[in-house]
Amino acid sequence: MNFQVNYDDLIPNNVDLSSDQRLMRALEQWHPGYIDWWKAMGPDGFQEAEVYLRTAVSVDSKGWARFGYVKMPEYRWGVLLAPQVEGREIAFGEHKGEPAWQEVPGEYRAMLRRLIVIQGDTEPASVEQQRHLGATAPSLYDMRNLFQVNVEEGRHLWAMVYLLQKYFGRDGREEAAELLMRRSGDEDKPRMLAAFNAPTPDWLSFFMFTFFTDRDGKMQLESLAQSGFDPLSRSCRFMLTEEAHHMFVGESGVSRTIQRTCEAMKEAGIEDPYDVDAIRALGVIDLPTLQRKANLHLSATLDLFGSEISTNAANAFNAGLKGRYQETKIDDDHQLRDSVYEVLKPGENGFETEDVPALTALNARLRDDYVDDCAKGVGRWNKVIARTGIDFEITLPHVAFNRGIGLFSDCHASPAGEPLSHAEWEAAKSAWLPSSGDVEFIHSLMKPERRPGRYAAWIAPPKVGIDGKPGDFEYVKIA
Ligand code: BYC
Ligand code: FE
Ligand code: FE
Repeated sequence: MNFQVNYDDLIPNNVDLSSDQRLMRALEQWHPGYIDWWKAMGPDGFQEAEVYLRTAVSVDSKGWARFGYVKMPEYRWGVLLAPQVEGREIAFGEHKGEPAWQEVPGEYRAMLRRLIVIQGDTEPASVEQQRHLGATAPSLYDMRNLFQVNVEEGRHLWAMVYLLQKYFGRDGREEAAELLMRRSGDEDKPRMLAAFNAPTPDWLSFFMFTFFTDRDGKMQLESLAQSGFDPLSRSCRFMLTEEAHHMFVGESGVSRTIQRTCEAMKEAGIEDPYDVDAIRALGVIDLPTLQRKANLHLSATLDLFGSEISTNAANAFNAGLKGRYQETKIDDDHQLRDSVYEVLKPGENGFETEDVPALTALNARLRDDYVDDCAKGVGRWNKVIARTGIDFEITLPHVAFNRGIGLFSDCHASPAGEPLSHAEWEAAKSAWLPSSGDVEFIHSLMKPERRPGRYAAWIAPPKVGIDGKPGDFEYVKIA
């Protein structure tokens, strides 16, 4: 029998897939490799489980997703672009005011391809990093959210692969193949950006990752959504609708962890958040450990913004390929010919601000916008603590703290932003970053809870279910 996949049916799409034979052939060649990758590198041990997932089926803002039980390898990864805006113009850079490009501008082909490949590389990387977490899920609700994030990161890979295959010919097909060959943490063929090669060993790490690192995803996608290359802009705009859920998973996951800790402290009559042994004996994660995890994840994610001062970023902006966060809402010339941006740098007397040409400071600016966005979420965590009456605040560490890339990579700083000598840093850093003892303790709590409606003892239940489902809903039917 000649088994022919009908891609137009298999792949929910609004890009008229079936009318482009060359693209169809490229996708047909790539798709089996993707499924092999998913089975080998996707959620370990749950490929046969029936998971209550949302599938993006259209780009209608009211009804873009459909919920239902799916086995993950049968998930319908769609190719969906936000609707084309009639008469859209390039909003920034040298080509400001020209019509947005529907084809790749030849002079910027390499730069554009690099941006798409880097974006694409992070998506499967995160799936690989999270592949062992299903085994220790604190509830079926959380397990379902993990898998939802995973299949959507898979779809984000498809979104970038679609662009590569449709618009970049043979090099695009080669890049698409390589996206399935690199592996997170692999010595020989690692993923492209550092934070995507670190393990995500436990659920607190997963929640911190989706809060901090998926939020880099949001900021980068927002910047690429401004792109003058219209298909990239439209892809990223639709990806952002899914991204909101990823950050919800992170923010609410940490928030529920905090809530459970504070409740357990109250029940046991413990007021002092630094009474760590007594708090850990309750089977919950002490707040100072949560702070150290936040310190680690924020600093690792800040490195993803690249060097604060970057000619790559300036070139991508000038070319009209990558804009600023909320570019069209900013009140300036959108070309940045004469403007400056204040950048914090290591100087003679500690950290000092300096006015830098705004064009070269775009990574610094996006990082600053990102930190502001993180601070809002952290503020909501602190409200949860404050409501219980416990005296503790989670703070974001200073941007110079624990950095590996950019202006601060050669110096040391405390979370409060005091410059430190190498010796001072070495002596103090274990108080600020998770210790092996912290990691082991968190690991010891990672016992799976698979009864519908029940939650592991270290995390509070969510306020509401997914898709309005009741508390004891069986989000995952494990085969
Ligand atoms: N690790 O001028 P520079 C997401 C390299 S997350 C390793 O400083 P540039 C997601 C850089 O490649 C969003 N290498 O920086 C989240 C360059 O190398 P070459 C992902 C690094 O280029 C969770 C050199 O250093 N999307 O979606 O201005 C789950 C000098 O570069 C790193 C994007 O990032 C690093 N951290 O900015 C799932 C958007 N940083 O070319 C998904 C696309 C820099 O000289 N990418 N280098 O050999 C970009 O816009 C930019 O490439 C970057 C770097 C912001 C990443
Ligand atoms: Fe993504
Ligand atoms: Fe994401």
